[in-house]
Amino acid sequence: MEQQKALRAIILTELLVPLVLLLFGIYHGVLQVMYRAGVIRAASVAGIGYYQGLTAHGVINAVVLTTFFAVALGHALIAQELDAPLSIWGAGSSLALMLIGAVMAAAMIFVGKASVLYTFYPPLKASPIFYLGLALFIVGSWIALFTWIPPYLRWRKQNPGKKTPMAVVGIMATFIIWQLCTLPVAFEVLVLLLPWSLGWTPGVNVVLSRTLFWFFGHPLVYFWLLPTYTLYYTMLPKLTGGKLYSDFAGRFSFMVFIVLSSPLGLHHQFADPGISSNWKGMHAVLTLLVAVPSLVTAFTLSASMELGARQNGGTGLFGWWKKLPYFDPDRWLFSYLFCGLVIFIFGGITGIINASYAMNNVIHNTAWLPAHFHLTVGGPVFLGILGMSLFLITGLLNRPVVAPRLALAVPYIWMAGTCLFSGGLFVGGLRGEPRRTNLGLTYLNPESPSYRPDWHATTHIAMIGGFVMALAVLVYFVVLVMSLVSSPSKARTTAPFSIPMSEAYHDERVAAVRNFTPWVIAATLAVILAYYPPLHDIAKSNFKLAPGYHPDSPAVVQPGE
Ligand code: HAS
Repeated sequence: MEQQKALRAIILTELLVPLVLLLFGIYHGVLQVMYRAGVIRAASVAGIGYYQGLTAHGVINAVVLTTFFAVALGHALIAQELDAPLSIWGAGSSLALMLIGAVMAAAMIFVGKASVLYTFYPPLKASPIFYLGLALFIVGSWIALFTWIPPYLRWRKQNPGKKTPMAVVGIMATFIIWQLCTLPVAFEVLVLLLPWSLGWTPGVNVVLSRTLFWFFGHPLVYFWLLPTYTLYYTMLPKLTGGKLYSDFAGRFSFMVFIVLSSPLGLHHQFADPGISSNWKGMHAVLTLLVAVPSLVTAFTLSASMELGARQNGGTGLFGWWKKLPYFDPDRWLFSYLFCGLVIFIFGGITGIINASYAMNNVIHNTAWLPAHFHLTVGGPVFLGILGMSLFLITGLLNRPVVAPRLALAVPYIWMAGTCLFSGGLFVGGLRGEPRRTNLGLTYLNPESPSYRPDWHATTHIAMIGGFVMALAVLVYFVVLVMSLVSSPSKARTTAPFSIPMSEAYHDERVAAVRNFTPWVIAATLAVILAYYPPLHDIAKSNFKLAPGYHPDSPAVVQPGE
């Protein structure tokens, strides 16, 4: 990476562009909590409508930021760990397509022609430019993986019998999942939505589109999560001063994610008509199974942190917790990874509740859902992205992290914010507060006949949580900007920048987890078994095609609108 100046520029662009966009994403997050609490009682603010802002919030934070980060981290890890130059043509064209796609999609959201939320569910209809932008963005991210395959295969050939570095396993697993799950959504976008949006087809099969979306949508959450898991398995043990407790556990978890991430998307559609409850039940069981690699991860990381803490003098059954570097400014990155883990305990537990078919009836489409996902994608994933972006940006530009104490405060402030935010939404969800609803116009408006004063406390607690979360991001940007404008670090002018990697305490040699091929074959079979029957049923059912709608109007969208 040191020799490849062009790659460094590509990685920095992939990290900085979405971070700038994040400011818009967070601004719309703040507006969301104010709409929900009834502090804003309007359909729009500064000319941007409620659903338009919600779409910008979801697309920027959950799609653009996460994908750019995964690609940037992949470039950095593959180049470093395989000690190989990457094709600049490949990495550059990947970046160009992703940028063009993101600009096209964002432009349509900001001119109000794509208020379809991050799930772009039909019959909500967007401009064809939005769908085309999404397609280009995805193709750009595919090219990144294709850029890594040749150096990976070369490395395997030159190092027979050697284990592939853990970071490479983690990032390749992430993109294998991405490759598998983006095929159905590419079909949905290119074959169903784009022709419909162009007016070439009279309507859209909503059940088929939603099923194809969730075929993609659930593995998408593991595509978000696994880059952070890669950091947990490779950097976290080192940051605690110890070693990774079990090398096998890491490889096993990544391989199991490849197989189990995709064949379970129907758990997002338990309440949807048109799909047999048999297939929904089967997907519910598979969803509970995919929690296993996360539980393995919880055990392995706890054991790894214990090793580090004992190395630092920690003793006793629980006394060693005191020896972790929670507030060590030299190891500020630890706090981002650790707070993410703590938050994920609650994100995971609530995920298991969601997956339990019967209990899902209570929480589906309520405020409980955003509470869950702000403890998953908004917890370990977001903090992993913030922490590692700061680490990579300052490292690649040879800048010191200015105010490291402030930097390490960010995840703690964020964690306090998410506790309040998600706490309010969880309780509110159980009391029936809907998600994706401008409550300020109705339930939280005392002048409305549907006013619900009993939702006042929960929505206000969530709003305070939202403000605290925004404060954390502002502090982060202060540190980032101060670091960017500081003078280059003298200490590192001679030593090249590298990402620290942990050694393994138990370095097991298990052949079954050393090759992706059998796991990819198993993943393909699992997907066929889980999706062929429901898709076959949907195809046979001949559902009536739906016309398009805008989110805030019951009138059918007319051609050219
Ligand atoms: Fe989820 C809906 C089920 C994980 C994201 N999920 C969503 C949505 C999003 C999302 C965005 O079954 C909303 C989609 C929409 O817009 O409609 N989810 C699960 C399950 C898991 C899960 C079973 N979700 C995630 C992750 C996400 C994410 C990860 C993003 C990154 N989710 C669902 C279901 C729905 C759903 C249903 C649909 C509901 C509906 O009705 O619409 C599992 O993978 C979770 C397993 C995780 C664990 C936790 C392990 C804990 C660890 C931390 C250890 C801590 C340590 C620190 C070591 C079992 C690894 C110790 C320190 C101390 C101080 C003690």
